[in-house]
Amino acid sequence: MPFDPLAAARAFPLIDRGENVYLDNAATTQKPAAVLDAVRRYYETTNANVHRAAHALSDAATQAFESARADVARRINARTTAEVVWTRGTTEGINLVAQSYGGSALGPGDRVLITELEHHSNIVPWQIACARTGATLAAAKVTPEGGIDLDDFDAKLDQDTKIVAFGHVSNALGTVNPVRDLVARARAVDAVTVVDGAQAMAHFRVDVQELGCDFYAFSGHKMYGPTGIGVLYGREELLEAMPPWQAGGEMIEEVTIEATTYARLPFKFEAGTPNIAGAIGLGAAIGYLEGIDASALASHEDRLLRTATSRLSQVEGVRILGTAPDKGPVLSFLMDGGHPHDVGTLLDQQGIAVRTGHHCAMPLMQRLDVPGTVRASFGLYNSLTDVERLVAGVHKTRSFL
Ligand code: 7TS
Repeated sequence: MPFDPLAAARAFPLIDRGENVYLDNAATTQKPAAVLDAVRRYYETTNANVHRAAHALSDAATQAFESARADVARRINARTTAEVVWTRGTTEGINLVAQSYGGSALGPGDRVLITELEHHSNIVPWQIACARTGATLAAAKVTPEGGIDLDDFDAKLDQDTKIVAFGHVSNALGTVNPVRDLVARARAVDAVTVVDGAQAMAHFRVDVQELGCDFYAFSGHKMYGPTGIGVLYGREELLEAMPPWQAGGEMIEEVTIEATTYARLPFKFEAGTPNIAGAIGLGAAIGYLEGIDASALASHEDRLLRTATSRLSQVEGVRILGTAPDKGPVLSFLMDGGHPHDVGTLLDQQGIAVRTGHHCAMPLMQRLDVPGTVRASFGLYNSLTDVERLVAGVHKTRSFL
């Protein structure tokens, strides 16, 4: 059965109000009632701190919290819940790996390889880790279509490369990278792989064992879950060997003034009271996504992307950036005679919400030699009517410019 975006839209209170066309899903997605209800129900019926108290409420909170972790493990096909570390989001997950794994594994002469496609959160943590350890940072070039230049990737992937970090789906151009292939190349030089999955989780099934990566980071809020919660998946043997990064309660086993032993995984990496409601909300978002036929959803979103791409490329003066064959539902473009910010403002005045600017990918913008782009990014509740409104909005904007 084809996916029905209008039925889906009714499950999202903010979308259902129908005032605007929301095309900024790569920044954050809206939340279905199932997620909002789960968060509210948790606070109304189950709120207590987890993993500590002797009372029934705390047991119930702990159970709900850990059951959400099991939902994540199942969704990404982690081997055990020990491999699922709660974070604030993708950014925190990558920082955790850069500081803990990078801090201990890197040294002078070592190399970290990233790509020019990355979001700043997959660049800056590596710059800092390299500066602290004496390692160097290299970035594989992008092709004119917006893919990773594999020849350049191979040329920069040498025996000194200890960590290779890249995105699954580009937030700025939508490019879907060949993760399995990149992982295999990295493995051939014994480098550890870190995948930024922020833009993948809402659109297709991710199986970390099939991808073969060592780490995979993502954010709840980009997959219909709450803000402030995310996940770092890590292979157990790597996480086991890594030093803790933040320290305090929850992450310890025994503390004396002289020394501390650390909690078992995944708690070793979860200092302090976690975002319990956020984790439960993310569990509910996964439940919501599991109720949707993944291939019907993928063809729906692909249809939105293809229709928007072909309709907008017919508008005079519109230039589309990012033409890789495999793309997520992200469409970046420029309009002759209009700075992206002005185009964004004119679209907003017509009730169409897009993002403009560098999309936290300034090196990519420099490589493409553009000041930024206008970006429409689709979610499951968007319909072809939304695409038509975008196209009409672009036509009207053109007449203003
Ligand atoms: N990596 C990618 C590929 C992203 O798209 C983003 C957020 C992040 C990392 C960081 O995620 P966070 O949840 O930790 O903030 N991207 C965007 C965007 O495209 N517009 O706003 C945020």
